[in-house]
Amino acid sequence: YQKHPHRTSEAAVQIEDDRTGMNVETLRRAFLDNLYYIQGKDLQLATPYDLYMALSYTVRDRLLQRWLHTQEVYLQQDVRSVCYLSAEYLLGRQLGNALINVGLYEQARAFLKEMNLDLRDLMEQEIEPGLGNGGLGRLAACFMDSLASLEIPAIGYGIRYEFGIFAQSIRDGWQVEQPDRWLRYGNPWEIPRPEYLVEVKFGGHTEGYIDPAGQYRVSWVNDRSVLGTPYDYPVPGYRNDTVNTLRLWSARATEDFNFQVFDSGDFARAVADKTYSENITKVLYPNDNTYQGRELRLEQQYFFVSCSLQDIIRRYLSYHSDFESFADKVTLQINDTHPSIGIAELMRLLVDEYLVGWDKAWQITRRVFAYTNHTLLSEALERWPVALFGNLLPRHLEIIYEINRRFLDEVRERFPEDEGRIARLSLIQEGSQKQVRMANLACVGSHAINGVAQLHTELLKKDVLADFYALWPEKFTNVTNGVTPRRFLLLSNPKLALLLSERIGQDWLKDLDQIGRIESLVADPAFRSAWQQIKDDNKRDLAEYILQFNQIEVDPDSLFDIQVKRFHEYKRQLLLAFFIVTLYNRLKRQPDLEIVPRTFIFGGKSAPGYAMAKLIIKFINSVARVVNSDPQVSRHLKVVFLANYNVSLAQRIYPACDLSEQISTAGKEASGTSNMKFALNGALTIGTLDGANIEIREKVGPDNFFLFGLTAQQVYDLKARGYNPRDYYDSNAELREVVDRISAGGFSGGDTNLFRPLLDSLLYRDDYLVFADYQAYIDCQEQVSQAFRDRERWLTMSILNSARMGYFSSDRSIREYSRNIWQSEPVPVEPESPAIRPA
Ligand code: GL4
Repeated sequence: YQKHPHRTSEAAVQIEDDRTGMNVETLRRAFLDNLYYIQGKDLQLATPYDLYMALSYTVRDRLLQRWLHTQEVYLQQDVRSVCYLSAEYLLGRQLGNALINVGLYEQARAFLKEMNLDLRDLMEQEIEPGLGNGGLGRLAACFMDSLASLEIPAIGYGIRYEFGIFAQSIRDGWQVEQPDRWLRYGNPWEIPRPEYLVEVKFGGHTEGYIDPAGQYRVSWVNDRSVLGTPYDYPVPGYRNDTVNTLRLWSARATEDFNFQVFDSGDFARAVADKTYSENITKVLYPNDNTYQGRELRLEQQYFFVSCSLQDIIRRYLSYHSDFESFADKVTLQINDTHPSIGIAELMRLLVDEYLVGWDKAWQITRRVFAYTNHTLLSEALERWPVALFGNLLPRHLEIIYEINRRFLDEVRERFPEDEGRIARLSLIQEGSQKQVRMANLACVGSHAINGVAQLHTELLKKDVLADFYALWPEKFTNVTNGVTPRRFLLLSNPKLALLLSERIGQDWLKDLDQIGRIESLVADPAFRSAWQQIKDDNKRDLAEYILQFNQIEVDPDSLFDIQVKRFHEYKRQLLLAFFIVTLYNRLKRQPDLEIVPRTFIFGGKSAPGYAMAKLIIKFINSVARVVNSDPQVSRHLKVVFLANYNVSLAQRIYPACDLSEQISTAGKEASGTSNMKFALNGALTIGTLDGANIEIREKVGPDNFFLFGLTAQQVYDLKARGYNPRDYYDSNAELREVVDRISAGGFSGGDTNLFRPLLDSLLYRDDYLVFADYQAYIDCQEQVSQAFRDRERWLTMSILNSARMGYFSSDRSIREYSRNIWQSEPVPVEPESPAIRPA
């Protein structure tokens, strides 16, 4: 109310109307109105989904006013804006977030309660937009939230996939994928903007010509094109008047029918052609940290990047008559290499379409682009076969060759006769199948290159991008990832959020460093018992969920030991599974053994084509079956696999965790972000010196972090010496017992073949050093058990973890990007003046 004086009842101008009013009574009226006139229901007939929709429209109305006003302010002030290009946005549910950010959560809860309705039940109705795979897509969503919360003019560009990340179910222990028809029941959170339609060309060939001024130019004669329609999503800042935009593109056929074909009688083909174009934005590729060199994927990338750049240029030219200040008004961040074709596309637009000279165009391009690398895994480096690339984007291939020619000339001048270096830096990988290296294009075409955690950035400089670092050390910078405390504390852990706010006020929501102030309460008995109570409540809630969805009864008092993330060998879910089998073996050997009771919880999806990851899921479910059904063992241990891990489920899981598993092979996880969300919610971490774990450990203190395993350097050295996993098997009796039990069919009903590929990969390669880290991990887990026995000590560590996580807010990350890469400033949006409101 403070921020909206004209909306209070005392204000001189009374505008407490049903579309904008913020008080409980107005909201109630608006809600019933929307239920009736949009859903066509009254309270008697309404389904829970109708109620969700009615409330969503009520909130949306309030966002729209701020949204339009924000955009108007941006336009009037001709602001510098951040354009974030990302193939993925893993947004999570919108309703709760919108209510919180716009400041209506309590009011909504209140009026619904009067009607005997529960806000949380309504929120549960929403199907989340799963337009991303994992950490990379979720990071983009956190960044959008922080940009708006920090009042930075920004627009996110991406793809409106008709099918998001597949829904996972578990059948007989195996992952089964179902299409995610998330738009099935409509979507109140998007506004189609068909008036900003753009055309995107594909295929064909190029032709040279001499323009009237005698200048040689090139034109691209495409053989097909597709239309892009933007769908806008409001991105409200936390408790301010900023509402930024996320603009997602959807592909449409250029003409409803191809009349030529239609006239010749082939109706079916005409319709099929149309469907073909619309395929571009049909489905999200479900790979995380690996790429699939499919033509459709390149089409998706080019499609959304071209739409976005055309849109950016259109908006810019509505206020400017040339490109002189383009780089002052626009900065483009590319989220991994997925949008890196944008570098060639901006060159094409400037040089071919707007007739800007090459040198000038290149200067602009390099000034506007900045590139974030998100992975060190070589299988994730995008490379497109030149032939495929040239067929789809013939003009871009020419432009890339020209960029490369000029670039390599420069390199030759600085490093004469260093052909090895030239070959490594080239945008084209030579060989039997020539390829375009997108990471090289991104490095050459950007003024800034960043990794997402300190170690990651160091490894980029030393290894993956070493040649570029040698060339341009000044381009490299680190921006450690962060997470939004609004969604991942306030929304997902309301009880803990309330405790914090009662004790230290609400500033932590805008300035997470303030959470450090609870450190002075760590010895306060009332605070401690409230903290413990909340963790217990959250664990009980998750136990209920587990009972409902997995029909497994777990002990809320046991240690909740959780690993949730995409399945990948480098993340080493197998290491945790081996620990569980180790405990199982010990209990079978010695039934009266006193161990700390634990509930192991796994969740995560495997790429549908990643056979080994799918087998690991099957293995974990098989271990779960054996452990849970053994009366002797299941007194102490339970193993749970929660199906269809997504943002909504994550929000339930983080608050209920005691121990967060962050156990990737050192040097493989670029950052990780669930590590941050768990610790923020008071979980302790068991982890390797990998990604952001290192910085988390520094901040929370080594005494409050369970560290184990080889360092990145040791991993490197061990592999260089020649790593033989067999040695560990031979010399470690407990490890051998684990392997032998699996091998003998102990978790596969006697079938000795089922898990053979898994064991063979460990015994003969073990690329991710599961065996090498096994003993250190088991020992470290023993320390965890000791610590958990001392509940007071554990409680202190839990509080200190949350208290010291202030640094890992995505607000801090965004401030760093703004200062060090974007040079962008906040532009506060004042509440709209009553005078300029429509009557
Ligand atoms: C990832 C990294 O694997 C992950 O460590 C990081 O936290 C995330 C965001 O920077 O990006 N890279 C890819 S690819 N998927 C990811 O989740």
